[in-house]
Amino acid sequence: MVSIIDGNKIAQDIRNEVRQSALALKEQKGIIPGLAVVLVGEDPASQIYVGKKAKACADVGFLSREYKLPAETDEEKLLKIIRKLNKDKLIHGILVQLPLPKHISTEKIIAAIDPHKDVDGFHPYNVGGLVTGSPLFVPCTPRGIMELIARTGIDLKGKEAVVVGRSNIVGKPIALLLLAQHATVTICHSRTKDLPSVTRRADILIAAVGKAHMIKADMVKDGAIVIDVGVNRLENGKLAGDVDFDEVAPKASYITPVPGGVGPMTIAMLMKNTLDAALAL
Ligand code: L34
Repeated sequence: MVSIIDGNKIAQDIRNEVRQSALALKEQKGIIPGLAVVLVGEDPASQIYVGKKAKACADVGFLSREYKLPAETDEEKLLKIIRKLNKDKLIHGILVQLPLPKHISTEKIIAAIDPHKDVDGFHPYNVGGLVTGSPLFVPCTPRGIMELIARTGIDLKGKEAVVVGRSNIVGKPIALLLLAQHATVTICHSRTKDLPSVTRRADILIAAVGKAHMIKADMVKDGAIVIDVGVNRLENGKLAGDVDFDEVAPKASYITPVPGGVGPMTIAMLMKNTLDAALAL
């Protein structure tokens, strides 16, 4: 029988733990963790995610500040805000919601964030740390996925892990984290030849492509753990994962739903990273 991993429940458990630790930090050192979230433009999905981040901060007792800037904001203006936040003693974490408008260099903006406040783990310093095994921060979505896998109780050592998707936010970092846990890792992408033959090898299959329902039953090994990172909005307004859940679930040992799987874990891990940033002081 397949187990459906309840990301909402696990995320709430983690947020409860973070709330406790934040309370202790306030009582012992008088420090309240602070997160600044910067959103440029009006992308509807980004607005939903940013709203959830602010709400989560309130839930765990953090200070949160939102910077909502018009789509035409120029790079220099954004850099100025980041430099100010780097120096702001009340702010421990800085997050610039992606994607940014095309006229702004994402690379330049991320590089401007103080690596000690880089709670997304996107700064080259932290990416390098992830490669060699000791980053200050691990990106939120991959960190959330590792937490979900850990809670299945499955030891990754020697297992075949297949990641579909090679983004900087999910595909590449999750591959490195699985590797650090001694899995044999394969990364697939749009140019991979005969994708089903590769994904069928997976004991752990991570789908992070952004294409609704692309992972079908014939691409999944019996008893696999299937983690669905996709958040695709369909024309009818509903959310769909990258995995065809109805087809794939009967074959899997564990599977994450969309919504209610990886998404809420991203937010919970952002709270954890921000707490870690404040604890590091
Ligand atoms: N800088 N940009 C930066 N950091 C991030 O970590 C993100 N990401 C991704 C997009 N851009 C980013 C997010 O926050 C994706 N992402 C994210 C966050 C939350 C959820 C999904 C993606 C989420 O809460 N998903 C819910 C459904 C939400 C809905 O109704 O739309 C879920 O249950 O999956």
